[in-house]
Amino acid sequence: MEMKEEKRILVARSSLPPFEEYVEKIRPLWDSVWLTNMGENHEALSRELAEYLKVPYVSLFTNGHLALELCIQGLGLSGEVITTPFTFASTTQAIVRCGLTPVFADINPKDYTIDADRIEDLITEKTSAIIPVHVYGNICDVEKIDAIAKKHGLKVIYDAAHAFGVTYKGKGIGNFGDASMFSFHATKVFHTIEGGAITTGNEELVSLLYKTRDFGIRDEETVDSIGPNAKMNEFQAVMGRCNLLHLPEELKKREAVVERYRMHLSNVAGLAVSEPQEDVTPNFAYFPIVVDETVFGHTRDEIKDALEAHNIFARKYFYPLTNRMECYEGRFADADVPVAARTADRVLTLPMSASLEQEDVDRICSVILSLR
Ligand code: T4K
Repeated sequence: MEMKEEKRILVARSSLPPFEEYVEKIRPLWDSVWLTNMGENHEALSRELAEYLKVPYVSLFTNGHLALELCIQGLGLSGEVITTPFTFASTTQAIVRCGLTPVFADINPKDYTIDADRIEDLITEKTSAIIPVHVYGNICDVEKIDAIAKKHGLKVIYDAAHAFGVTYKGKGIGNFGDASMFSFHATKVFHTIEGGAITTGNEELVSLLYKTRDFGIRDEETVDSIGPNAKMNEFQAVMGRCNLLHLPEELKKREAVVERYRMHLSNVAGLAVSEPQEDVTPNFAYFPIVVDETVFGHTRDEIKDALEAHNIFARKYFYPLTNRMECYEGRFADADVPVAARTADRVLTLPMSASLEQEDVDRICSVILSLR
């Protein structure tokens, strides 16, 4: 008898609004024929997001990565930037592509964000900024980081690619530091297919970003800053406006998935599962586990392989550490980041999306637990 193939489950799966709803909202574009360059939907989405994220300004971009690069450029950073290597390639690539030197700080083993107690030791006369990452939607110690930055006259840009909608003590997470970058990539809690944003309270930065994402053009005859093309188009903006309407359902479904994972995995010896952070409203963006093979009896890679044998594709977000990526070989000073190294070697990000059913989570967990 032929075996039925097990349902394929990937690490992420984009949520889409109902087809008719999207079509209805893009229909007017056939009349206006205004498809990009800060159109009506672009402007409406930035207002709607400012309200949702509880921030003064939202500048939209074609993706999160270019948003980060333009923000680094816009704040005039130079020399060295303190950041962590436990992140997606984008964070470090943005720093390096802007001509700056990343100085890598270690992370803390609790939530995998920058260890704020390690920052001051890394500050030199060349340091201009800190770029910490709210990895998996876990927020950094924003109070400590902002205080250190103030004391030393440094700028702070948070890589909040994963932290859409997260609040700390009731405040939108995009209010901390000088600016924050959010990613609206298709795999995120909220998406515009590709897309991203900078949130800031700095009006000057907002006006500068308005131009630099459009080649630095001020008006038809004046180009007074340097920039690429990083504009979000109307089809992306409409996708965002539709998705924003469905966000409450999206979050509810994700929360149910996280609860189910926690039910199965929270008390398993040798598996560390992220715990809720105090005073934080989470967004259930990712579900990482960190495997201590000496206790669990199997390595992270063995768990990943076992899942793949059942058509389940977890990912090693984030391995390798960005300072170990081939493109940087021999380029930067060796970083003293033992916690980040240990975590990158042991972390596995389990499938996470609003489309996962409870039985899918049960299946994923039973493959993991049956290894013991
Ligand atoms: N900073 C941080 C900390 C980030 O994590 C990211 C992006 C950025 C900055 C930069 O932001 P963006 O410039 O991207 O806005 C994915 C995403 O492409 C990337 O946005 C994200 N981080 C990263 C963590 O994950 P990959 O290379 O792992 O994607 P990929 O193609 O392997 O897709 C993963 C899974 O997602 C697939 O197995 C299935 C699902 N998927 C994927 C696509 C493309 C969908 O369901 N629909 C889709 O359209 O990077």
